[in-house]
Amino acid sequence: MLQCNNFEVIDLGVMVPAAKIIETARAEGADIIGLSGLITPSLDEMSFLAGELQRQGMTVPLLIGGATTSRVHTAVKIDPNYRGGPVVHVNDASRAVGVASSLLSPERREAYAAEVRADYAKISAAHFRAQADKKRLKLADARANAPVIDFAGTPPKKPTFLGIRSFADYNLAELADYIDWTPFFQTWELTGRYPAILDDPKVGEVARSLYDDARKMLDRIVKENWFKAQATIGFWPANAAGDDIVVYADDSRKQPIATFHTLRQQLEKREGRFNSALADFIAPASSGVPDYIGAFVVTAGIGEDVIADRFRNAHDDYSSILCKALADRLAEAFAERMHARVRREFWGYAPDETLSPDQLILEQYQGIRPAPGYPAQPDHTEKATVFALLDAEKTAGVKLTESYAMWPGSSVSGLYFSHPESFYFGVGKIERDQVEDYAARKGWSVAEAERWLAPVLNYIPTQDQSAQDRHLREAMPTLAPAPAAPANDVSSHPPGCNCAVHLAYRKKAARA
Ligand code: B12
Repeated sequence: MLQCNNFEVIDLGVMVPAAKIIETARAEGADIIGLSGLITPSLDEMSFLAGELQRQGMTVPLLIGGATTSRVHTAVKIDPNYRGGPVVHVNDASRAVGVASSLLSPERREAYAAEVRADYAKISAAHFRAQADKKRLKLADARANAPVIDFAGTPPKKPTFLGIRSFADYNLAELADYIDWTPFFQTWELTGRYPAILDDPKVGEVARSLYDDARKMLDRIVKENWFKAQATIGFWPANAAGDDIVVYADDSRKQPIATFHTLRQQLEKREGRFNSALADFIAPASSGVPDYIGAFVVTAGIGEDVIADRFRNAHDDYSSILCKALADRLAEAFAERMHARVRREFWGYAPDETLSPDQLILEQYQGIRPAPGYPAQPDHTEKATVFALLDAEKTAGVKLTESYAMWPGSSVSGLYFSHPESFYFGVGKIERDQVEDYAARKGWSVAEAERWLAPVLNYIPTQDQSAQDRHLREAMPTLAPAPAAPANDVSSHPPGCNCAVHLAYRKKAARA
């Protein structure tokens, strides 16, 4: 979008360290830095980069976009870290041109930046206020309201093999039939369900032309083997232990080899509704029922960047984006296809299943395949356990980065649960008691747990409260008399502190 409007864009690619972004911005004399984030750990990277810009005394404007970003996150976590330059969240690429033009205009820049900052101060204050209002169940009470499954009455089936199995060079033609096209159109900002979107009075014509191009490229991808698709799946004996799932080396269940940690819904539920955690779908050790769990990593992206770069170097950005979008669709199709084969053949708990690709998209199958990072398990770090069990780097050629993104980008990983009563759900926001409990189970400090679980916390961690107080002090100097340090320094105050300094700031935040 920016390029089409005569901005020169230097694209550093994906998973680029903050140091390289800053170094390139300096070397090239960039007027603006733009960051895009797909999964929540990248949000943390963005906050870190903002802090680095501040530390290095830079003033270059920072634009934030991508699937998991939001105005609230930008206001609460990124903007306070970078006081030197304006930070602007752009949730729609078509807005980027207007925003960039305002930020680069000598006449408009100051006023625009001040307006955005004031707006973020308000959003941030409202967010902190709202957080304090919403109460959740105590973890013990949520656990007491867990779904109860009769595992003895519906004993889990043993998979046809235990351990791992890899699939190299999987047939792309087979995967093409399992593509869910609806998200493909979303990538191009075209809203509507496939195939109805093709006849939509507003976007139908564009959608048809895009779909036509995509089908042609897909044919070439399949015929000429542009990408390599690989997968590794595995099954192990497992039993639940509280909200954790213990994975055993073999059926003797004597040697634990890994633990999956799960999070429980804490929202108060209506009568007859449960507070679920993924561990509820595996038989507890105390039931004496032998159960199993599966895990998978699939990729359709081996070679995707080479082809996409080839188009880009030929200045054909359209084909470059098209090709990446198709690699993503193939990865998702691969996850779907592999799950179907798991149910019918490899685990074999639904051998007679005859669902069409469309029914699969509607998730009308038995069992679930939740992925770390999805709403049922918002903790991305659980991917490390999946990768270790599957030896995925070696067996599937997929790497896990420090911030738990997968490389190649067109990859999906997750767990398999077989029980007919397992279902997809969202953990939602959780309270400090669960974070403390989870931290202890993971062997983390509470601060570490708060960092990884930041998007689902239903309270303000101490470190954020301190940053918020500093932020408000700066954003509203006339309202907030600067407290004399160190007596009024709130950074070491306990969570939920109600001292005079905190109360004064909260009151001002409420007024704002
Ligand atoms: C496509 C997709 C994928 C693809 C592609 C991934 C890739 N290589 O990019 C595949 C299928 C491979 C995939 C995999 C995964 N995904 Co995914 N995926 C999506 C999906 C459906 C769409 C994202 C997308 O591309 N949208 C289209 C683009 C164009 O929109 P956009 O990113 O919002 O960007 C727009 C604006 O934000 C703006 N913008 C974006 N960047 C920038 C930058 C600047 C500077 C500016 C100005 C503007 C701007 O412009 C764009 C156009 O308007 C989302 C759900 C959703 N509906 O958002 C989940 C989603 C992002 N995925 C998710 C997850 C968890 C994963 C996995 C971790 C799952 C797993 N365990 O395997 C993996 C991770 C993959 C990896 N490599 O690490 C979660 C993330 C949740 C979270 N809290 O972290 C989401 C939100 C799904 C969900 N509901 O839970 N995913």
